[in-house]
Amino acid sequence: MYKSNLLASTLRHASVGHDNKVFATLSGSGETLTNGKLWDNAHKVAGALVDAGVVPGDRVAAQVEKSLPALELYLGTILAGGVYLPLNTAYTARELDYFLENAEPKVFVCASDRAGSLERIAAKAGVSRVFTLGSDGLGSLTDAVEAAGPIPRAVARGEDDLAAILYTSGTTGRSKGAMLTHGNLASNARVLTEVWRFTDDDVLIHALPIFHTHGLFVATNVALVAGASLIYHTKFDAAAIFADFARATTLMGVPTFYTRLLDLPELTKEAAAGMRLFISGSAPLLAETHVQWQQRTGQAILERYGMTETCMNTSNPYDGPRKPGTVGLPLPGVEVRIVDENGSALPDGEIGGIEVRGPNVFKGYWRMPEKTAAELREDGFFITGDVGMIDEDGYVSIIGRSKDLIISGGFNIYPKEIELVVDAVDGVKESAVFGLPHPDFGESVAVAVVPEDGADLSVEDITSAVAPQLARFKHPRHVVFLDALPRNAMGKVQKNQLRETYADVFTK
Ligand code: MLC
Ligand code: AMP
Repeated sequence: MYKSNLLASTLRHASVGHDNKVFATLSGSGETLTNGKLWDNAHKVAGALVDAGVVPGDRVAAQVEKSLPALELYLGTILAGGVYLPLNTAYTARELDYFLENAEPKVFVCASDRAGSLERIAAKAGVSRVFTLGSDGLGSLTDAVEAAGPIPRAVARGEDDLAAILYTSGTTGRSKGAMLTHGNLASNARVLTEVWRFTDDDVLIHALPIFHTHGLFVATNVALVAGASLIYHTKFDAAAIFADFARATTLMGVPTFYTRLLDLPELTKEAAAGMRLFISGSAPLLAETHVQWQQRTGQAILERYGMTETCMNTSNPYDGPRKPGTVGLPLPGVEVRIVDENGSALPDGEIGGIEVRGPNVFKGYWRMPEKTAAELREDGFFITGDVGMIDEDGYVSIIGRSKDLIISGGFNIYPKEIELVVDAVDGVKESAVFGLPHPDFGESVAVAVVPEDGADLSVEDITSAVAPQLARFKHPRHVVFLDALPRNAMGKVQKNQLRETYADVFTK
């Protein structure tokens, strides 16, 4: 019996018969990639991966700069039946070491300038093949593609089979690999395409990184499912994105995109008139930004809410009111409930933990059954760690987080991971990392450090110790030295107190 590859066929369907249509135009150079070429190239990449030994379920890890070939690598992995594991380009060798050891990928694809230094780490983790993306360097994927030839047909994969693992940091400082299935990604992309009314007439400005849910599974997958086109920016540049408003129809971004675009005096109703939809997510959009955007462009930003573990959960409606400060209604097929500390459902209007269930919810954490059991209830509801309420119209608002998480410019940062590094610095007794309001990134990282008795520590001692170990976006941007951390009677560090004391460090 012929079985298809669920995700690949979902992403390919709308473009069959439209092979000459441009799928992506590279901002700046104007280079284009047609639908036909994208899928031909993806089949070739799949051929090279199969040739390298990838069998269904094998992980293909990638730490590659945003480019068109990087999209082909993603699709090629799916066609080959592999499990795509994208990694933030900012991760240091130390961080990569953990991901490769934990995920044990068969293949690791990296930038040619890092291949030398990463090969040893990959070998230690048992990776069979290291490729570089592009034609330069030893072990280039392009050469392997030439040698192998395309696979004739996508490897069969069904609803419950893994399509991707995305790492997300955890409260303990150890990242967890969220296992996403073909069914999760395909169903979410189809639902979003429908509720946001994407069609093959759409031109989406794609300026997000493609190693996270937002840029890869929301922006890219939705454009593919709809048969739409992308204007593909390899880096965020407000002026370049604004210039594209004249030829695009939609934009997806984190709130920082919108606050930076608002800084452009030329942002007017006329300039945005050709755009039909502005979508924001990954971090809270201030109601103030929503209102300002509407005043300047005449259009209401549509805010939605998602997570690595669940893809998208809720969205403000396309036609109905887009309520500022809310993340909208549960998506079709997705259930959202608010619970008390015992996990019992609360009535509308009451504040509690947000839990979600549906075809979008992941399968669990890679090789962490205890973590999976702790966050995924037996009845299928996932405990998001977000705190919120549902109003009388069914709109969800996120009011806070029970998890100790900082979201900086849409990137998640768990304090524990930074505290472990700071605590290991010579002369540090203990530390507490906390998030503070930041005008550009929404939140940014601060650290309170308690030196050991007699230790003479400088800010530079802390920042230079952190720099080689953690990705740049996790680095504390404010360091204070204290004699002791504020604690409650139970001995728990009072981060709220630290957040209040230093609230205006980044905004004054
Ligand atoms: C860059 N830097 C950051 C940062 N981004 N620091 C903290 N937080 C960030 N988010 C660092 C750079 O390394 C640089 O360091 C300095 O800040 C200035 O960089 P920049 O050139 O101004 O940054 P830029 O490249 O413009 O990037 C900012 C950004 C980017 C907001 C465009 O961070 C971004 O694309 N964020 C989107 C993240 C995202 O896709 N999240 C989705 C997760 S999925 P130096 O060395 O110069 O000091 C998810 C689920 C869901 O959450 O619901 O979607
Ligand atoms: P991540 O782990 O990177 O997938 O980030 C998921 C988290 O981002 C969620 O649990 C929320 O805390 C937050 N988030 C995503 N979208 C929104 C939004 N629209 N408003 C507020 N927080 C959001």
